[in-house]
Amino acid sequence: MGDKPNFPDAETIKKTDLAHHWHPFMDTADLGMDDLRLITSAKGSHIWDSNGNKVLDGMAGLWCVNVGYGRDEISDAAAAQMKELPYYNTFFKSTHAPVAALAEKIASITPGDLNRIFFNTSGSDSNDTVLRIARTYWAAKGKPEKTVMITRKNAYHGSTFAGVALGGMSAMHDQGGPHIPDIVQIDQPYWFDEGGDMDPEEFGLMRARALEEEIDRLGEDRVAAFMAEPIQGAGGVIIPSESYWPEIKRICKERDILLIADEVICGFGRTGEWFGSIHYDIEPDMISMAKGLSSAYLPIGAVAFSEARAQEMFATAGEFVHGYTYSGHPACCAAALKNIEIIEREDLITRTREHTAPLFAEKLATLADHPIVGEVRTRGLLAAIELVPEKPSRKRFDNYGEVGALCRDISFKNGLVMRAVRDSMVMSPPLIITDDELEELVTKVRKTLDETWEQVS
Ligand code: PXG
Repeated sequence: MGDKPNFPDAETIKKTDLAHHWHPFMDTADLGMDDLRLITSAKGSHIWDSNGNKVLDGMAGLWCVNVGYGRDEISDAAAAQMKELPYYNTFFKSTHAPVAALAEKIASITPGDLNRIFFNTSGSDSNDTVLRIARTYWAAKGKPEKTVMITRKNAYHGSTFAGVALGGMSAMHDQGGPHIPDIVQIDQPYWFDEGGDMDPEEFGLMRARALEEEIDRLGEDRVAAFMAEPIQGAGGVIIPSESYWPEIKRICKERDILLIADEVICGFGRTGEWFGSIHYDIEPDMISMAKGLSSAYLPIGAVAFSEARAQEMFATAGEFVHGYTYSGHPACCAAALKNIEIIEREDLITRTREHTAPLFAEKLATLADHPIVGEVRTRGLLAAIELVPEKPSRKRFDNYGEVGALCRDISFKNGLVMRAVRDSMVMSPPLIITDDELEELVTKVRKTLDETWEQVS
């Protein structure tokens, strides 16, 4: 194998980084030497920093390293592909072996007839592709006025202009506008924060019916699609009640609109199925995916579209004038193929569904009686712990968001990566997390909650 790049010492790296590196989602003025963490290596479910700290990665990177770190097989597959054919495009009637094989593989694991696969390089540009397909599809069907995308408040669909407009993150909407028109958000099924005294199932139905109301308000002849994450991830691991998805599915089937699942987080085993759409029996017309597709070893995203609808579109739309230089990049496809092979060979979907997820749920449930915990919810290997000043009122801390940030920092100090979404602590560990590591995780969460509670009360 090739030589490792030769980098300077940690102190120098940090100084260089602070001088030149513009970090995503960060106030550059806030970043100093003391809080810049230099991650140096990773193996399995753990990462190491430049101070020698070993930290359990409760987030699998950014919800993506599903098969865990240090899988040489994936690196080797990508390296072998790079030696054979490092790059060729998939435009102009060209193809190559890894892209054809990966398209077939994805078609075989997606539900229904989602057998037509378009390749992208990330979740964000997958969702750009989603938007372009949805509108082009309706135009091809002779309904060019069906352009409106209905999505949800507090959804995360990425950081490109399409991602921002499709997403429902108000802070992102507030920056860099004007945004792409004809995209509207309905309320989310977030019972803990917004359900009040309603029964969670009734609340779920109400939030699903908001879609029907919005379609009525806009007129069905204007609406292209409803798009949502099966479980909102970056919004705070918002797990809808059981009533929600069946009602959404009914509405989309009765009305002439596409149902699109953003599976960038929920895909590739996260819920204990290949896709969250299978877990909730959503039967979408389109799925966007990234992250777990390659376990983030190399950047790649994809959109799977219904073959029947794709054929309708191809019949009249002519050339789909869309694509990226790196659509179906050979090395990224080779990495994704090896990643999927590992998931299959180690039976990680079944293991998650039948063993790891139930154990994760059982262990985290023991935290429910902690004084700072308002709710613990899990689904598959996704979890949220709501921090509140007094149970069982679901009232929030006055300095909403600050306690979450404090808890996150304490957690890292205790050797566990948890992510704070306002005052919800969220987790999404690698699918390969072991029983012992789950015990380590819950022990560290408890210690972190104790210390957070001590500091705020
Ligand atoms: N859709 C969903 C559901 C996502 O979670 C994207 C699209 C965009 O994917 P890319 O590959 O363009 O980032 C995402 C990404 C966080 C965090 O802090 C979450 C994401 C990305 C970065 C940070 O929770 N999700």
